[in-house]
This record gives sequence, structure tokens and C-alpha cells, in this order.
Amino acid sequence: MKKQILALSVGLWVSLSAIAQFTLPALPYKYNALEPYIDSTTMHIHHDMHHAAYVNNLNAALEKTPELYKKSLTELLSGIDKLPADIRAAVKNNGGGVYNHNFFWKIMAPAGSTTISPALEKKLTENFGSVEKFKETFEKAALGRFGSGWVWLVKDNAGKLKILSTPNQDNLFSTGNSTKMKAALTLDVWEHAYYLKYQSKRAAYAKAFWNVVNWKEVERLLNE
Ligand code: MN3
Repeated sequence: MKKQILALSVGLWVSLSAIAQFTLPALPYKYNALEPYIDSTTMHIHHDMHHAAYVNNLNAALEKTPELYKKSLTELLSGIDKLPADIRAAVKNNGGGVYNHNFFWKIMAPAGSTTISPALEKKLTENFGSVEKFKETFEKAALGRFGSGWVWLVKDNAGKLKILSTPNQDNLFSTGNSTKMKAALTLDVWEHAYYLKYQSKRAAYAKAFWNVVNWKEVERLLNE
């Protein structure tokens, strides 16, 4: 009996680990940690349903080509053109969704837990004129993104900081830009990220976002 249970659980473990290659990481803080700027209900729906769906759909897309499970998320996204044609769109959209949300949760933190260091302030001022100007430009990009997408602060290979936005779940990897620049901050401007609390007021959401940015992590990424 014991042997059978062991065999069954090993078999189950093997098949589960073969299928569920990509997993949903837990939030690095509690669901209500970003209140009142980002509400707990939005975080639950956003993480447990939207982010989880991207993970599940990515795993489903790779099911027919299991050797692709061995690749990392960034390898998959950087090599979209080399994937079987029938799964390219699914991997780009869902793999991008997984990557972008993994990144997004990490560059946020409870309000007041981090601040812009003098060194980071200097860097932002050198590149944008002032911290305020940087925020303004970033918010403008958030408002200017038609439909769904993301806004990014990136550092190019020459060390220059830039703000750009991508549609849908695109990012530096899936658009072929990851060798030219790296991301240090992002904001999800899909309606599911803010609609419950801010309705159509994307500008108010983008402004509130500054309260929950993990500046320590932004600075770490910029110095990497
Ligand atoms: Mn989202």
C-alpha cells in the first residue's frame, strides 16, 4: 500500500512538474499593502486572475512542444520568431504578460517604505531636468498609450535613461530591444490595473503610482 502511494505520488509529481513549467509567483507583499493607492480587490483580481491566466495560457501554449519548457521566459520572448508559427502570438502575449507582471509587482512597495536617494535624484535630474519632469514625462506616456499596454523607464547601453511605452503585453524582449536597453521601472496601464478604483481616470492612477514605487529596486536595476 505504502509503495503504491509512493509510486502514485512520484508519478503525479513527475507529470505535474513536466506540465506546470511556469508558475505564478506570490506577491512580495500583502494584497492590501499598496492601499489606498492601489486597492486590495484590484490586487486580488489582478494577481490571482489576470496574472494567473497568463501563466496558465503560456503553459498551455507550450504543451505541444514540451522541449520549450526548458527555456527561460526571456529566452522564449527574445526568440519569438524561432517558435512554431502557431504558438508565436500566444507565447508573445501570455509570456509577455507573465514577465511584465512579475516585474511590475517587484517595482512596487508599500507607501513610504522607500524614497528617491540623492544618487537616483541626480541621475533623474541629469536625464530629464528634474524628478518632477521625469514623473510628468512618464505620466504623459501612460496617458498617451492608446488602449492597453505598459510604460517603461529604460537605460540604454550608453547609460542614457528614456521613457517609452509598449502596446498589449509587449516588452523589451519580445520587441527585440533587450540587447539595446534594460528596464528599471514599469506601469501597467491596462484598464484591469485601475478601473475598479479610478474608473476612466488613468491620469489619477498614474499620479497615485508614485506613492508605491519601490525606488530602492529601481535604483538597483539602474546600477546593474
Ligand atoms: Mn495587468
